[in-house]
Amino acid sequence: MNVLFSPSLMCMDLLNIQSEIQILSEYADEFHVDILDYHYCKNMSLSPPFMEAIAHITDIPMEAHLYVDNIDKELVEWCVRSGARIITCPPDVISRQMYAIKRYLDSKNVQFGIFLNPSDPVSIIEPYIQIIDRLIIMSVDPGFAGQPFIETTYDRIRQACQLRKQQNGHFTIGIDGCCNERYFKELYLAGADVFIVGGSGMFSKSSDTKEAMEIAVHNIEIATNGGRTI
Ligand code: S6P
Ligand code: MG
Repeated sequence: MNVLFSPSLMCMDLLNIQSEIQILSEYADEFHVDILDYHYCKNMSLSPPFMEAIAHITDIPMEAHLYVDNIDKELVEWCVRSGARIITCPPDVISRQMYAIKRYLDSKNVQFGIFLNPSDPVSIIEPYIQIIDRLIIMSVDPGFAGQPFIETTYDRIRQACQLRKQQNGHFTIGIDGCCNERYFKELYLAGADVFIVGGSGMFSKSSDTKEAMEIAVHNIEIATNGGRTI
């Protein structure tokens, strides 16, 4: 595949965590782990202890996606101790400690990223272009599975690619929210590098998770088999 495939674990069958992780580990390049505090947005899902538990049964790198209003050094350290290989944060929440977090994550060999909500201007990333390894562009409002795709996402990806080029950034671009076969090709052509795939792109395809994953992987392969020009 020309993009990374990152299953969104809050959408898996939570009654069967171990078998779900074992099945998804066959094709996943990363696991997307939503950590919500009920304040940043009104939902709760996964957690550092969840990451620590699944790290015993998979080697797939985990991304901790923090929808948390009060991110502090302790939470970042907890995620690292629990096995996160990449941590993505809301830039407004961490702006007063962005460089300290980046230095700490570098020292632990963990990647650092930020995410943009659909209403955030892409220009927010300008001061951080040199220091981020990942930019998540939210294609739905944050916090909930099952929302409709926001079409301005394509332009936002192109804007981010342009800023990255102008300032020699190295970050990869992940898409989170309603990422499914209807949008894969255009997202890829716009410049997306990582597809975070949850309910609509995978788990709703079959009650058998292996079959659902094979359908999602097949759809991603078809949509991304051409070269893109950017
Ligand atoms: C949404 C969350 C996502 C969801 C994903 C669900 O706030 O960050 O990671 O898990 O969007 O997939 P779908 O296809 O139901 O939107
Ligand atoms: Mg997410």
